[in-house]
Amino acid sequence: MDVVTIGESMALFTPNTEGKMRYANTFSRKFAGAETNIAIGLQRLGYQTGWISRIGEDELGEALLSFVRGEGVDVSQVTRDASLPTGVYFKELRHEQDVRVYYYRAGSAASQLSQKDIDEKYIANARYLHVTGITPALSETCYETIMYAISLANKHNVPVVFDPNIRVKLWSSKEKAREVIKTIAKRADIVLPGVSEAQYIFGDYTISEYANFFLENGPSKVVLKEGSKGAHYFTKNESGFVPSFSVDRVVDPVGAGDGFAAGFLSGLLEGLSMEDAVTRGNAVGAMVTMVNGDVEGLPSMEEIHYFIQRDKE
Ligand code: KDG
Repeated sequence: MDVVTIGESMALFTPNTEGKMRYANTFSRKFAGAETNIAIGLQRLGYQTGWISRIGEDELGEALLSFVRGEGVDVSQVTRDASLPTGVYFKELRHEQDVRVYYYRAGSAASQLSQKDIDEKYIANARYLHVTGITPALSETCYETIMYAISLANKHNVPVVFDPNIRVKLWSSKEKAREVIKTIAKRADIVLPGVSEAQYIFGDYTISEYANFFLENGPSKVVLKEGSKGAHYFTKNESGFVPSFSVDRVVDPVGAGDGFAAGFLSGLLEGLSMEDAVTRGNAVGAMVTMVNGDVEGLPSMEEIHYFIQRDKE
């Protein structure tokens, strides 16, 4: 496995019309979850990924599993739960600057992930372990599961990639979110926060100060993403900024960060420089925003090259 990831995926319902969801009568059913978004993104780029999770033994769970399996992700580590449902979320696209999500996931099968769901060998054999700050916010057992998986990765020298993905609605308090995100970041090798997430965690500082807070505590690579502006990268020896690509029209920004992570990680797997890996991350992130759905816009390698080339012309 090139990348193994752990977390919840859900059935995603999006109104077929823009505007307030209260007026929507018909919805499209899709699937999403930060971790499967990046797993699918990497599969499209030719890498083998595996997903550890729990889903309900229900119709949405059947469809979700077929979908993720159909994208080529290894789902051998997904446990079916006969007593708890697959999570659901709704995405309301009021307009491009106002996208709202509504979760129906409390008590879902994935919220009961536990250490029993983790096979040490599966993690030991991965080239990277990817985790987000979403899973530890779901429940105490989810938090413990993530910490256990990280300790196995650390034990087997598997680099941990951590995307804080702060979802304020899921945390009981800001203090708790900050404490957990900092704890996980210290155990990671690569962290991929947004600049606004770094501000949420540390308060008001400069971008290099945010990078140093991470670099001084463990990680060797930090990318601070600044949305449509671009991304700043830092290691102990180098730093730089790569501007974003221009996008004709942002249709749906949700999933862009996961697209960035997939593109960036594919670059590291290929041995690209930090600058080139960040450029690829920016390209995938931009391409995801042009299509409705978290994963529908994830490109193939050929499409990325075409997109980057077209931007230069
Ligand atoms: O990054 C996109 C995710 O936020 C979306 O797919 C849903 O995983 C999700 C979550 O928990 O918000």
